[in-house]
Formats: sequence, C-alpha cells, structure tokens
Amino acid sequence: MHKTLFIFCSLIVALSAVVTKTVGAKAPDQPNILLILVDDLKPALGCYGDAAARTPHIDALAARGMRFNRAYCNQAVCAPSRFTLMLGSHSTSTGLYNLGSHLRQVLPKAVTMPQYFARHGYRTESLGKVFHIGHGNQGDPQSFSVPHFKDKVIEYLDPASTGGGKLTREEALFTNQKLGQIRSLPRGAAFEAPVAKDSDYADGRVAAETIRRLQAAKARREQNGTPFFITAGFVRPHLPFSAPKKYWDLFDPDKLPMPSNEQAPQGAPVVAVKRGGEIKAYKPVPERGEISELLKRQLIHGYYASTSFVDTQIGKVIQELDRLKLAHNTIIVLWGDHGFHLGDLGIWTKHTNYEQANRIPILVIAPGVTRPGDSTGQLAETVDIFPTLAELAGLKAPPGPQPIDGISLVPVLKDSTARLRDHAFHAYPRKILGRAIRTERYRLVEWRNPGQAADAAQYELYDYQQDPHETRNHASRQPEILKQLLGKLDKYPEAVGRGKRRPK
Ligand SMILES: [Ca+2]
Repeated sequence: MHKTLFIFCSLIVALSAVVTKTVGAKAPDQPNILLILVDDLKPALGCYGDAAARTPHIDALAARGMRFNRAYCNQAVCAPSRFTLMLGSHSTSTGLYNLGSHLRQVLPKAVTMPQYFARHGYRTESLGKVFHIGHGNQGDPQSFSVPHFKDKVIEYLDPASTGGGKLTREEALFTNQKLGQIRSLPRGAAFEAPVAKDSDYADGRVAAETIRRLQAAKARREQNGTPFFITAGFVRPHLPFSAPKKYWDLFDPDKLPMPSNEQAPQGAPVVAVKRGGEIKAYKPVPERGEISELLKRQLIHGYYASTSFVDTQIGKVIQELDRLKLAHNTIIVLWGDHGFHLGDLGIWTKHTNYEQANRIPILVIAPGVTRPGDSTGQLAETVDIFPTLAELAGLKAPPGPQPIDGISLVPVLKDSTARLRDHAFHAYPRKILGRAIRTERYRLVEWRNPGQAADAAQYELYDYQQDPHETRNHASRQPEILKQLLGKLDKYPEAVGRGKRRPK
C-alpha cells in the first residue's frame, strides 16, 4: 500500500474509534451507577452524628466511601431540587422554581444527567420518586431508556388516616387529581403506624423492584457489556410519616430531640420566616394556632421512624448489589433532596433559606477513587453530582445546552482536604426571591426580586460559629462580613424571574 494512503487509512480507523467511543460506545471499564434519592432526608443519620437516629444501613454505606459534611441543596423543595440534580443547573439559572414547573416547556433541549449517560452507552432506569410527579407535573420520560416505575408518595393503609378511604388533599396533589379543588378535599393524617410489611408501602416495593432491575442489569452487562445507570427514589421521610409500627418501636419518644429554639431569628425579614404551610395540610395539625407539645413529639417520632424505614429498604438494595458482585464496578451516590425543619425556629418541613431546610446528606462510593470511612468539609451542592459522576465515568464535563452550574468534586473524592470552592449557593423564592451564600462559618441571604435595585434588598447574616442555631440576624451588626459575602453573591448572574426564561 502507498505510504500516504496507509497513513490516511490508519487515521480513519483511529478517528472512527474515537467517534465510536464518544457516541454510544460501551467501554469495558465503564462503571455502573446506582443513584439513591431520598425525599426530605436531612442528615438525621447516625453517620452524620445524630445520636437519636437508627440508620445502620446508611451508616454502613457511608463507611464505604466519602461523606460530605457540608453539602447543600440548591433549592429546598422537591421538584426544583430534583431539576437542579438532573440538570446540573441552579434554579436561578433556569427559572424552574415551582412544584408545577415543566422542564420541557422551559428547556426543551436540555440534556439531563441520565440522558447524557444514555448517549454514552448506558441503559438508564428510574424507580419511585425521581422527578417530582404531581402538582401538574408528569416527570420526564425522555430522561430514561425504559418507562418509569412509578409508585405512591402519599400513602395510607389505615382507613382512619383518610376518613374511611376518601381522596385527601395531598394524595390528590401528588396524583394530579382535582387540582383546582384541593381545599374542598379532606386532610389526610400526618402519620400512621400500622402493623404492616415493608412491601405494603411504596418504598418497600421500590426496593424490591430495584433489586429485580439490578439482577437484570447484571445479566445484561455480562451478555453485552451494557453499563447501567439506575436511579431509585424513596419517598419517606416525606410526609405523611406512614411507616410500619416496627420502625416506630425503635424509638422511645421521650428521648427524641425536641426543638431548642422555636422563635424566628431576631431581626429577620418577615419574608424569610415560614409559619404553617405544608404541615397544616395534614390532620391533626391545627389549621390555626399552635402545635401541641405532644403532637410535636409525635411528628418528630414519625420523621425518625420513617427514616429508619427507608434505611432498611436501602440496606436491602445494597445487600443485593453486593450479592450480585456489582460493588467493585458500581458507583453509589446517596442524596437527600433537601433538609427539613422539625420545629426549630418555629418552622416545619422545608421552603426556607435556613440551615435545617438546606443542609443535605451526600455520600459517594466510587470504587478505586474514594477510600472507606472518608469525609470532607468541602462545601458541596446538588448541582455538583452531575459533573462529578460524568468525570468518574470517564465522560467529558456535561456540555449543556442548559447552563451547568456544578463542578466536579472528583479532586475532593481523591483527597478530602482539597478545596475547590469556598461557599455553596442556594435560593428559595418566597414572596421575594432569596439567594444565599453559605461559607464554612456564615450564611448570607439576599431577598430581592430579579431586576430590583440593590437598595431594595433585605439581608440576613448568620454566624454559625457564634450562633449555631440562627437566633439573631447579624446583617446590620457586621457590615464588613456582609459586604465580603455580597461580593461572592454578586459574581452570580442575575436570577431568572419566576415563569421566565433567561434571554438568549
Ligand atoms: Ca422533597
């Protein structure tokens, strides 16, 4: 063969190898991915130092890899938080702030994390609560290779919980029924504790189906090398705290931690502080007036019992992953979609820019990269998971087209002392949009709608070294710190308004 022609042919072969590798190829060393999502799970876990928690399976999982001690969601409510995870984009970059926000109306060409992996040869599957379904939202079928395995979020076994089997408000919202008439429906119970099997509730069934999917995925990988990206979404400890009695029985309610400070922070703007809200959608929480001490204790008991229930389901999935000998080439991530107030600051559930609603657990077990028992103080955000998993799988950084706000945390997975950023960003739109910067020591919240002048802003500043429970807004007392943190916040582009798209 002529020498030039030979070089040309070799180039073609090499080029086609590159093309094959980047478009849909299955490299034999591509790791599988198991992404475990837990609804409304704050770090009320043994591995995060919560002495009241009974979470042996999640604790054992944490001991296998990296625990992020300073991880934050990007917006403390289900649907937007899951969009930030799946897109790698802050809600302030997309305008996807609401439970009913439609991903494909706002970003029709977005490439979600599972879509990106599917383009690189992965079979992507989803089970349970992954994208938020309800409040008019139908999820995002195009993110996955096969139809979504859907199960309930709001679920009752005890007829007394539903007034004898009536459709309750939250059941209707989460199943897209009677959306215009929610207030005319009865409230369901905030908790129930029947004698029941795990599989009587959605999380038990999602665990069982995830186990079947892992078995099939293992066989598929052996047959044709296809790696899997399985997302399993568990719904407890989201309200209602419906969990089998045996999980309630793990706790002595008198020994559970009660809120130490139920006052709003002194000097906090009115807009920042939540009263009532989601918790009042459940009986017997009074629709007006105070929650009794007994009921507070029952709700806290329900949160911990629900967390133990979900912990056991996650344990079953991990046990099967081990039995199938998939652990050596499967990356496991566990993520809570946002935190949860249990009466602290007088607040219940989420929807705030305070610490309890925004701090989340993130665990990453990456074979050959993380080390057992490691932990880090690196500030991490939900949006970082997409770029991190891409790098771990040997893929290029996610290219969008949606704005990618996350960074790969792989350097931290390799060395827990590495530092990639000095703060985490999050936002919550109450009547006004609040955008926040959380550093190791401080949190700044700026309350100002997009387009409003800076002098219209209201500020909160918390110093977690001096005042770990946010008892006082320090904004007017520490102008130098406020200015320094505003300098960090001002580096972010102006937020997209609600219901708007960023202009091209
Ligand atoms: Ca949630």
